[in-house]
Amino acid sequence: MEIRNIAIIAHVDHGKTTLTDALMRQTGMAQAGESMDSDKLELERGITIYSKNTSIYYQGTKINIVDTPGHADFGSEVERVLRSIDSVLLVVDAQEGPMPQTKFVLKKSLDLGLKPIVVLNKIDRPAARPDIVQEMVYELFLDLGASDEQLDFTTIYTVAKEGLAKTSLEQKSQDLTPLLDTILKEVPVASNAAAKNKDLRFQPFNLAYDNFLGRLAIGRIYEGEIKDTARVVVKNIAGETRTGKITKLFTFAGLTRKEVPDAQAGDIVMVAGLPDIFIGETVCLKGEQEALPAINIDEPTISLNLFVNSSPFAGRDGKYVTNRQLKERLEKELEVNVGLKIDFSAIDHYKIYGRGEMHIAILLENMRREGYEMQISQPQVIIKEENGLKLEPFEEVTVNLPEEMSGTVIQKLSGRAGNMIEMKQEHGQLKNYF
Ligand SMILES: Nc1nc2c(ncn2[C@@H]2O[C@H](COP(=O)(O)OP(=O)(O)OP(=O)(O)O)[C@@H](O)[C@H]2O)c(=O)[nH]1
Ligand SMILES: [Mg+2]
Repeated sequence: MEIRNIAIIAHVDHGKTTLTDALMRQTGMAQAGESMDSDKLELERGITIYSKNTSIYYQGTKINIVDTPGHADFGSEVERVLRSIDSVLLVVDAQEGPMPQTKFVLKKSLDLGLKPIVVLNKIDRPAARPDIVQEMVYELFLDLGASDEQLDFTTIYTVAKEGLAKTSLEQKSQDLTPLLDTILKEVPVASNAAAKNKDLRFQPFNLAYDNFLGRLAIGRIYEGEIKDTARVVVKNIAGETRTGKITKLFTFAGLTRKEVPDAQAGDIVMVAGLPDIFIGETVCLKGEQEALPAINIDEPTISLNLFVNSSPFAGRDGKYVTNRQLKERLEKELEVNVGLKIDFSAIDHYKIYGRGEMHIAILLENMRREGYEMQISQPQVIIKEENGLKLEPFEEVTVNLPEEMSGTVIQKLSGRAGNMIEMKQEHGQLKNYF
């Protein structure tokens, strides 16, 4: 069966998950009310925290979809995914227009040579302005140095909430068929006969954990075939090799995973049996095969210390309060939380390094709910030294505002070490970049 691999990317809240859910429903892979956002914290906060895979079938073709998080703290997760797919649906809110994270994920996609399909979503909103937003998206492509081929992108207009898609604003539509047809037309076929006949090369871009199976690797089969009991060679980023044996193999189907005996080049699968597998390594059949290009993982930007609770209220809240219990839990987290680093070397605390406040807050909140009790220090920005220069992570802020407010905003941000880098007049609004 032919396979297409896509990721859905966008700024936070522009409708990626709603669109993925609707695609699953309309292809019979999910029931009404079922969602890709299934984690408790995801449901409560209404945001996606972990990128997730699903597969749908349309006209005899399998479409593997990765739904990604839009929050900037999880941006590195998106980057890893982009390496392993062939095209993206760039979802843009037809009222808000492109936002900072739209720019970030689009830049990454263009740099990788992907040709995006632009999805202008929420055209039902009363203040939606799809024509203007379409132009803004085009300008953004230009600003980011898109090639002529990338600039020739297709635009689809959607109301993800109602499961509607159109190729033009005037078109009448009942469902997402126009989007599905566009995916089949625009996204390159994932593999060819030549790649299928080679020896296996598989590269994970995500990790998962199962209490029975242990660590699971989710990735793309670039060449050859995987069998559920195959003996394999794993090549790490440093070029070292080790051997392993696959014990189980899964493909995705809607919200569930399906055990299969084998899978072929082009597909995105999950494998069990390799307990020390890591993102970006290459799983191959023979030692002499070349490793695939590594996948970079972004460096942490903030850190905080985690202590055993020694306050007068110690032990009132949690079930798990000892050093050893905290350590075990943190070690378990490292199995799947790729952007996270933890330094266990200090005697009285563990130092946690994360991609942002939200990234660490999610971990702490999960631990608290599981019954862990701990004390934490204030987060510190990580300052890195390179060639004698101090490097500090920074954030980019974009403020859309009426002209007369500009002075006040500039003053407030300058007070917080904000540097204005650009000011643009756009559709009657002033756009300031810091
Ligand atoms: N009016 C309108 N609202 C929509 C539409 N699509 C999605 N929404 C709403 O937009 C909000 C965010 O949708 P999500 O699908 O969770 O957005 P997301 O892009 O997955 O967000 P993150 O994963 O957190 O980045 C929800 O409240 C949706 O109901 C649409 O077509 N029209
Ligand atoms: Mg989402």
